[in-house]
Amino acid sequence: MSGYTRELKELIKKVEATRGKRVERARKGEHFPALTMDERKKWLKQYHPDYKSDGRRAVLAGPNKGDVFPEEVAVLLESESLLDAEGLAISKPDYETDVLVIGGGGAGTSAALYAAAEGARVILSTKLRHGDSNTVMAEGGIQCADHEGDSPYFHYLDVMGGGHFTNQPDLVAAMTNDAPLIVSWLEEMGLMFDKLPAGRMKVRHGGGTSRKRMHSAGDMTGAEIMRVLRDEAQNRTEKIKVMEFSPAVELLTDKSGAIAGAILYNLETKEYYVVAAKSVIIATGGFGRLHIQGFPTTNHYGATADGIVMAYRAGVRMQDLDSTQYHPTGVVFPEQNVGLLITEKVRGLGTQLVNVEGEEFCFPLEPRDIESSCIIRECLEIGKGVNTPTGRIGVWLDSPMIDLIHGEGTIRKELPAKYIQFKRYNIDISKEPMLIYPTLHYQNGGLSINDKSETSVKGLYAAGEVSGGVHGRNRLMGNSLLDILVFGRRAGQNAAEYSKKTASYPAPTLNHVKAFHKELDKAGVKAPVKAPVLLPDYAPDHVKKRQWSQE
Ligand code: MEZ
Repeated sequence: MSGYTRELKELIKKVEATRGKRVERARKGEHFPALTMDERKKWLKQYHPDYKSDGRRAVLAGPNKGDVFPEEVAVLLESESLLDAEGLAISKPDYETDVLVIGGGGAGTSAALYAAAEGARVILSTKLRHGDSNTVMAEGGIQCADHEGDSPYFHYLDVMGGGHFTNQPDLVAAMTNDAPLIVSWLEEMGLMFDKLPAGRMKVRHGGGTSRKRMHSAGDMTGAEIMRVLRDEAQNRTEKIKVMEFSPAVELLTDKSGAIAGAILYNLETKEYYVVAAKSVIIATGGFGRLHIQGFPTTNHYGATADGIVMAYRAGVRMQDLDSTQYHPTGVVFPEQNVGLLITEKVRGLGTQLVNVEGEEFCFPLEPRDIESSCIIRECLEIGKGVNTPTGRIGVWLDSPMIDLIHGEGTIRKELPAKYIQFKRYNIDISKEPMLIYPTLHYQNGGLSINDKSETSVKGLYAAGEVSGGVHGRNRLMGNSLLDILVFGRRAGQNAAEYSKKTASYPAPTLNHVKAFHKELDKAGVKAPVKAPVLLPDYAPDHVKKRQWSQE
């Protein structure tokens, strides 16, 4: 028995009616025409949520004063500390370390490994468990130009084109040139890449790629990367101390404004810890749990922009932080899975998007911002979306095409996690299509860095989704898993190097926080919220009324 309702099953018949012809065309390599450059611009402007002026405003204080951000981000940039910066005396530190890494996902863990390899003593603090991060949520693959007919040069051009040439070129060059080194490092650590029978890596297309360069581990590539990184860190306890459930809540600076460490907060015991560090790497990931413009998200529970908040107060400018990635294919049915990612690999394997009439309406491998705009247009303007029983809207992702094109059993082999995820609700995605709509997936911008992963604050580095510039205003699939490791490595190595040159621990202060609070006051920011928020607040009002006051 199918998990779809009677009404949805009736609509699926329209998809089935056109499938045979569509598969035939796909087998011949024919596809729905891609949009022209002019159409792309028009579609983005009219349908992409980033281009709406509602729900956005200029911030009044800090390094990006006057720049426009989504309201949810602006509020956090103008927030005040959780700490009483005036009253808190920073006494003897509880811990001292060469390098403090804040964030336990792929970027933070690779940074810790590379810093330790340079001889540094490392503390890695993580808000939840080691590995709870957007890294494990990334499914479809990691890009690397390592096959004949491809090169980092073509990879570079694709990344720049995907980002509408708004990317920071030195960062793109770093990422695309380092990719082969990173993939070979992962393989040495035992990552189980998908391979052809003769042992070569399997590679596929992603949206906006001119060559097949997506390397995968089924549809759990991020989880597999995190597995080997975490194992490796656990094998180095003499150099890397991992502190779980201990998010950083504020950076510490010395009297010159250079980095001096951070204050951690133990979520279980509610204690604060002062960590004196010669250098600090921020790798706290993205902001999906801010639910910008009310979108559901693919992000993990802790994705609340903490690193952005702390670094902004310390004086780091944000780049492209007003730009948000909506992944084209988030689940809209069943309701329990709303917002969850359906990997782009599904489209890389030949699946098409079809509307309520069973008609194709866009090229399935447009860059993500374009693809999302096409789906939003089809549903909200053309009126050919599919309504779900809970009042959502979406289009079909015709997954049964995969087995018809590549042979029976391909879905179960290439997409085991998706298969199980839907099977739980009695939907067999090798026989029935999936209902999807764009979902908030990625923070395109963040802390401004250079190709050494340095920020403008001496001794402070950043890597991964928390940083900006690599992807410009739109990221292509598989470049996030690459970015976290390329810049994690660079941050780790450079922070270790910096620490070696720093003879003693700088005396830690909260001077930058006090100065920022004064600036907020002067700018007339009324009743700023307290941040980092650490965890999203999903309690409805009637529940909030019954909660203990935090004041
Ligand atoms: O890079 C990503 O965001 C990714 C691999 C996601 C996916 O579609 O699988």
